[in-house]
Amino acid sequence: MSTAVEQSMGVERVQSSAFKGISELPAHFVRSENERPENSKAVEGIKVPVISLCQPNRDVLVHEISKASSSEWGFFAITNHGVSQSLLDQLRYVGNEFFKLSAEEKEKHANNPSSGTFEGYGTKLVRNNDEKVEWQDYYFHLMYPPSKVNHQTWPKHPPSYREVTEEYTKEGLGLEEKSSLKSKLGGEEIELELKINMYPPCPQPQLVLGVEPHTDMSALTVLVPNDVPGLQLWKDGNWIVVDYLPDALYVHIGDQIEELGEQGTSTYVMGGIFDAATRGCDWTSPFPGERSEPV
Ligand SMILES: O=C(O)CCC(=O)C(=O)O
Repeated sequence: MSTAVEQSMGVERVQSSAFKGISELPAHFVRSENERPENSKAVEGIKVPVISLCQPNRDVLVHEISKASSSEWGFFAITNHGVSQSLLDQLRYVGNEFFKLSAEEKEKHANNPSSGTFEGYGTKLVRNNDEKVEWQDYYFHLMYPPSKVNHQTWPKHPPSYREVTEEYTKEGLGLEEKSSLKSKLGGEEIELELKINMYPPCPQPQLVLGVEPHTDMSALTVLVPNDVPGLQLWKDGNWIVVDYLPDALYVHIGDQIEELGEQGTSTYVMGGIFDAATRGCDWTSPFPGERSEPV
């Protein structure tokens, strides 16, 4: 049963469905035969490029990044990125704490995309042609630039949410004044969003998708994963499982950069659900800012 708040919003959160103790999923989550993870087994054992940003030779580093950013991959993991483990742990902590709140508390932050309010707590109501719903709830808000950030739309709990998220924006994603990432992606025009995807445990993970196959409309997206494998990447005609590397961040080249490449092909990813018992949150930060020159 959905809560009164959910009923008044006309939406049942996936977290509520998950915790009802159901053993069989409602039909709106169950994918058509050809979309189901049980029928489109992703290939395991293919490693996405892993790039250490500590590489002392800058030319080698630039070469590795441009090769991994090309249409061959369009996706890579970065290690030794300078974002401390402690900051990433705090980011994971504050996000998870929000999703542990009661339904009533979370609904106080609900967004309302149908009336143009995209920031806040939400569940994807835009259904595809088959009218299927993704197995995830999310929190979405703008992180940058400060002039466009409305902290009223950020979680109020835990109290450290704002401080940790601002620290991640500044230190982690390198948006301090002289950042080359910032200047290459549009300088003061850059916008940065944060989406926390919460994937609740699922009674029939073989039948659902956490995030449908998609490309990102951004210039690039930085993903902070949780330790449950779920992310898949379309490569050479197959979905491949992206391995979890404890200290890595993942970079997904978005449409804005991909379309400048020779072949202009976009890299597709999706979030599958493999684990019936545990699933956590992933944090994606797309940079949809305008891109002015090669990164
Ligand atoms: O959470 C994931 O593993 C993927 C998320 C993603 O691709 C998205 O939200 O656009």
